[in-house]
Amino acid sequence: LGAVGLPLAELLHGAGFEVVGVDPDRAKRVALAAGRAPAAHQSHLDIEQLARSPRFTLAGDALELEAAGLQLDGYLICVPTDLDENGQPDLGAVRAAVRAATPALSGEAIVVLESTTWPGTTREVVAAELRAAGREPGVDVAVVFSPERVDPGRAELATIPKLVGGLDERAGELGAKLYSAAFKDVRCVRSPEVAEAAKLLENVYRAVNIALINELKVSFSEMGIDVWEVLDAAASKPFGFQRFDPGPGVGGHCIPVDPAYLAWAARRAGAPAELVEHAGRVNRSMPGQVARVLGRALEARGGSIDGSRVLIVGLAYKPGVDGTEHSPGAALALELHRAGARLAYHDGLLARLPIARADLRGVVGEASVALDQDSLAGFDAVVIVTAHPDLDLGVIEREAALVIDTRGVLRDALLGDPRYVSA
Ligand code: SAJ
Repeated sequence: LGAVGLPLAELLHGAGFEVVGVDPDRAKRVALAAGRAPAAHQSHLDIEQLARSPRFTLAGDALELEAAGLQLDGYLICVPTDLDENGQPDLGAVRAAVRAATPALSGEAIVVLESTTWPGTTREVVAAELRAAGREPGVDVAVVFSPERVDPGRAELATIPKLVGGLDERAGELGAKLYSAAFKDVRCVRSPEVAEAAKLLENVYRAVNIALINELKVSFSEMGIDVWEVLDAAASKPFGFQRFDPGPGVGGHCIPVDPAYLAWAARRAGAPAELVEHAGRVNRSMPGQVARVLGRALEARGGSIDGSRVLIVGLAYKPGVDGTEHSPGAALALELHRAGARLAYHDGLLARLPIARADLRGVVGEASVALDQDSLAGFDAVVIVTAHPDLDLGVIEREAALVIDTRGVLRDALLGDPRYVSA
């Protein structure tokens, strides 16, 4: 019931299904039962209606369903597919979800994996786990991959075309029937691998293009060229060019992770996707690049990172979303902390340090600091990492001693001001 599962549950409930939302996070279940959205960027969902509905129930895990004698006709898996400590795909949550559900599946159930993953996962992992539990894909269970296309913070879901890749033709038909009840445009593809690879292409396309402009930002900067002016100029081309903006790195649960899933599968197949691997390295190097620019700016003013007081504006990974997964602001904070900086953060969507970022305890303060003349007077530098729509740029423009801008949001106001550095 995260960024993917909760909107999907709401949509399928709205289409008339009896929906069981399974999530081990008790605090999330308590909020949902009380009709509250667990995350600010999900406030557009009608949680109250779900909470009141007799057709919506919550469970901590699928085993509770079996205990309640519930039989599931459909089981849609929207669990995290992240990287392990070695940067390799971690399908532990997928395996656990399949194992836990099997006893609660009816005699003719459909199991759908929605989590982004390497091509072959549905066939080699999901189907295999079902077989290990005594179910035979294509005989007494239909197995499908249907990638999520949720853009966190964007409301609509039903109008976004939905890919469906069945392990066999019958599964594909069942998957299309299920999703057509709620999605306006369902597209069947020949296999789960095609759907898995399409989703990865969608996100790796973004990761590679963001890495391209990040790499060129550094190159152009050393060439004395302002990447933002180049972008404005190139974006005047009305065809064949899509603008991506340089930044402090990439966050979220997809863009930092999906290239590594594709690269892993390509390498396993003996055809390494080296451009994709390099893009991941470039994006992961950006927080360090920002730290270097800050260090040079402080040294130019007779200071250094060690002992400096730095305010990080924006711990969330992108504007308008209160998520901190793989957040560049967090990576930058950890790097500056190691270099001896004294840090605080301001984030209008994260009043308190999220539990998910306990790794930042003692690195940045427990709470977002106010942005005003007094607070800014206490910092040697302000680093703009994520600029939410309602960020008070004016007070930073007026009061900051040094502004390191990674998003180009104060260029118009401060370009040419000695206090301003584009990073
Ligand atoms: N970013 C840049 N420069 C850009 C665009 C993004 O630095 O030009 C950064 C953002 O600040 C952020 C990261 O990249 O840190 C990822 O941004 P994102 O919007 O691509 O990522 P998500 O995970 O919030 O949403 C994405 C979807 N976003 C869009 O299509 C705009 C899409 O990639 C996927 O449908 C979705 O994740 C998913 O769940 O796969």
